[in-house]
Amino acid sequence: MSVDELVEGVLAGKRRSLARLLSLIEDEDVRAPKALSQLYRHTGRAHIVGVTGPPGSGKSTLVTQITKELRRRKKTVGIICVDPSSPFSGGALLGDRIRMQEHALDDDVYVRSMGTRGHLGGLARSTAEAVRAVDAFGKDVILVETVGAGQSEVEIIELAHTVVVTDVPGSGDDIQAIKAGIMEIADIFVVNKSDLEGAERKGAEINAMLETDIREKPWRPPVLLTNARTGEGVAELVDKISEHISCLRDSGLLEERGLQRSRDELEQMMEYKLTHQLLTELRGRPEYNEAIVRIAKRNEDPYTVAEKLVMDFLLKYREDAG
Ligand SMILES: Nc1nc2c(ncn2[C@@H]2O[C@H](COP(=O)(O)OP(=O)(O)OP(=O)(O)O)[C@@H](O)[C@H]2O)c(=O)[nH]1
Ligand SMILES: [Mg+2]
Repeated sequence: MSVDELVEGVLAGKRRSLARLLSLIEDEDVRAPKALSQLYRHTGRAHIVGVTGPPGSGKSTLVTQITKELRRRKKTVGIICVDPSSPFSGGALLGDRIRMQEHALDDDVYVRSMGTRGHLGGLARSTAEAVRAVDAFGKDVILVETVGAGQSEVEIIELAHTVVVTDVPGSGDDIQAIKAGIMEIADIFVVNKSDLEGAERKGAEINAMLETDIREKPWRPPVLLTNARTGEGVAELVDKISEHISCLRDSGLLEERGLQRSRDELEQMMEYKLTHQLLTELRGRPEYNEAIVRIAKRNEDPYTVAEKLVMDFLLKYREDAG
């Protein structure tokens, strides 16, 4: 399948084309950025919702219920499950796949798992690209499920407009972890498994934690109780999810964040391109390796050499440009 066919297929809503593109993204195939570059102007329409929280807190079950509710509201849905611990996407989240199977025959729902083939940073990037692909495919809401509260997960979830953090009843030990890790990025807290003992108390603990944040903000994260097995509380959750995006829109934050994101994306890409070009050119030259040896022998210092190499490189391009 050529890049053009792939792009056409995705825009025409062909699931097979989307699946193929997602595999290319995961494999870091050179055709992926080419296709994404063409698809870019068709993105930016989906509401991206991150769902994160400790292992087993019911994220997948909740995502299934949220999807059901969104379908009731005539919204189309894309689901991306990210599993940083797994090198394979295909079988990685088989359990999730099976649980989400009830949506499998629904053409308006697209489910995909992403595993890591390389380092975690790579996963954050490939997830962002996968979301972009599903966005271009035309889904109204894209749910991104990812485990945990570590830095890499924060990176993954940062692409979401709305972040839902799940927790479960039980010891309040994790409150400190939430405070340290994800309070900043949480837009909605969910105490799932509300059928278990202590759900109200956990909700109160999270609320108390939120009280300590006195900064002026247009949105105060609500704390909701859900039972993802029965779907209890899920309609309220979906209400809050759409209220949140409206709030972002009305306060101007959506536009502001969009600009910030575009700036980050552009700068990351330029940084990569520039470094890549510079290094490709330098590494073929004997004097480059000689300079490294001189640095190692302390005959030269890397500060001066780096400055000189970069300036020479830029000057040369300026001359080339005339
Ligand atoms: N009692 C109860 N069990 C639930 C509820 N929601 C989910 N579970 C159960 O909790 C277990 C874990 O649910 P998952 O949805 O796989 O949790 P997860 O957070 O996606 O798990 P990982 O992706 O492995 O981190 C399953 O056995 C679910 O049936 C709930 O509201 N109440
Ligand atoms: Mg899961």
